[in-house]
Amino acid sequence: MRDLFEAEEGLSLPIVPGAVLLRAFACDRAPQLLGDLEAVLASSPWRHMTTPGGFLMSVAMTNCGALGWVSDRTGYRYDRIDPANGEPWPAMPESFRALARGASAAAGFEEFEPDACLVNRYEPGARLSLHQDRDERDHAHPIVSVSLGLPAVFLFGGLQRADKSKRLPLAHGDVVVWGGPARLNHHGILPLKEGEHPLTGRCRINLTFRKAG
Ligand code: MD6
Ligand code: FE
Repeated sequence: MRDLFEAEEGLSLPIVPGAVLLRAFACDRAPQLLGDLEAVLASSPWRHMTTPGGFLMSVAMTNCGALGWVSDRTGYRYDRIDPANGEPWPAMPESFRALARGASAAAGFEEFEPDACLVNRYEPGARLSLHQDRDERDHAHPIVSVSLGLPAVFLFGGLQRADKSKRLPLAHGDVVVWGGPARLNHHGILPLKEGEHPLTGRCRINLTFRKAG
């Protein structure tokens, strides 16, 4: 077993069994992705959702695809309707779907069919505390997570919340594919540092693709 190898698309680094970092995988496609994101935002703009505990999240979010992830006072769920406008979420751009499928295949998960893309925007100071992704119906499917813009530190823990976390720096264009034995590991994002990126300005944008339904 090598722990470092050249995949067809670039450098591929195992994080833990089931989770792999495809360094710079999305760099070439980033301008197209960010352009297509503008069309999504025209229908479903950024919003800060409320946690079930009543706190406003520091990360701004939106969704595209058939299902969107929603948090409010009643809990977390996937919903076909954007609660901000009562309409279905915008369709997933073809550039998004192609990237998610290419990355999952490069990581060894064939035929990934994402039906949900949660889009996160971090401004300096925004963070995401340790959590598990468990609102999807079938945890057999992987998650593909794309980092754009400012860098961030990804915290990667274990199955128990108290397990020790690894710290993984994520840069513009990095893609994490995550499934199998790592699917329910805890993870989070440390408070974003101040900075300016030529493509996104003063923020980091994260696209997370799932098969939720
Ligand atoms: C983020 N990501 O990178 C937050 N979840 O901004 C996540 O919460 C995440 O990157 C599941 C799988 C991959 C992820
Ligand atoms: Fe997550």
